[in-house]
Amino acid sequence: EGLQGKDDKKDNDDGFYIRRCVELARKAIGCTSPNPVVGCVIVKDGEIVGEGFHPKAGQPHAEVFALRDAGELAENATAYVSLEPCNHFGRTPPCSEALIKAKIKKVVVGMVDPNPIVASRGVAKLRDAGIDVTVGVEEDMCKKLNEAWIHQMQTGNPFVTLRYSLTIDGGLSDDLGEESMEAGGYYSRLLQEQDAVIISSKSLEKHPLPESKEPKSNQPLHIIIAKNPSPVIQIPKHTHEESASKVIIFTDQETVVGSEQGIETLVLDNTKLTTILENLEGRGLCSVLLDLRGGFGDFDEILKGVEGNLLQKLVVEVLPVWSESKEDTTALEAVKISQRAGLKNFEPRKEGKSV
Ligand code: AOF
Ligand code: ZN
Repeated sequence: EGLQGKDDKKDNDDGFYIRRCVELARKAIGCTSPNPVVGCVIVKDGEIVGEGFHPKAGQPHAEVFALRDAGELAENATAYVSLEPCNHFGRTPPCSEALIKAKIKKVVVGMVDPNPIVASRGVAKLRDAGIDVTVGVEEDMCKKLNEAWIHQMQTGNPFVTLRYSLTIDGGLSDDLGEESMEAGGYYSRLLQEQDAVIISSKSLEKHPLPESKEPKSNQPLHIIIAKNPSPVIQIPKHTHEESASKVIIFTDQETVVGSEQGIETLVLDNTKLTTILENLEGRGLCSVLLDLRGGFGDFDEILKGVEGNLLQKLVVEVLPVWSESKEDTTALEAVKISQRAGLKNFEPRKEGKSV
């Protein structure tokens, strides 16, 4: 009955169930780092009998929640997972074994796990146990879902995104569209996905600490670049006290006074992106946002020093306003740098009221 839409293809469309896995996984965006977001669905006779997602590092994986949800109905059922089931004892025991124990008959996997300690061993283990395994369904969607985590796993570097706003006439703007910052707005969602956000100390003279307004999210670590700083940088209060992040100040002078608690000050020879990333090693950061709000000045060295593939993504918001200052060349500079860094992942945004 009804039209033959996507929803009617349940019985034979593996993609339908993997897309549901992705939808479930998205519920935990901003909560799982340094782990990926993963969703799992258990299907029997064309019906979903169990669903789950990985909520947080240290907590059980998606498969475990879905199997619990399915209970005895998992026997002879098909398990769909957006990421290959793991086969290692990490913070939690292997999902491959949990699926075998639950007598799952078939497993459909969105993508292979790039984590070297998993890397197809989960699939091999399932096949050894006589389970039919399909790999690579809606693979692009699954990869996009965890692009930062995958990049970090494969390169050892965090996934770095550059963001700035432009005016209609191509000037660099210090503003953000109002809707951008609200829950559901692109800026709020962008921050939700970040482990750390790098801002200029100048932006704090006018703007609050960038915090995601999404209802469920960790707040990013705040990294403040202070070049030739005034003696004291006033750090605005976090509005989300319960999830307040740490603050690190990177400076090339020893004049910064971090008077408040929880503020770490590191004096660096330079603030090139490589130097900054080296000094962030060991903090388990999968994603870092370079936010040009507050001006180009402190970012000059960061962006000039960009080499190789250190920048992965560029997000540009175009505001429906004209430039106020004559600093338009800085925007051109930023665009040039973005191009030089070979940014293929260009996501233009147009927010605010139309003109
Ligand atoms: C899965 N299902 O839901 C997730 C997986 O320290 P652990 O035990 O949490 O293991 C983390 C690693 O397990 C992580 O780096 C990734 O390779 C995999 N994550 N695997 O089967 C899940 N979150
Ligand atoms: Zn697992």
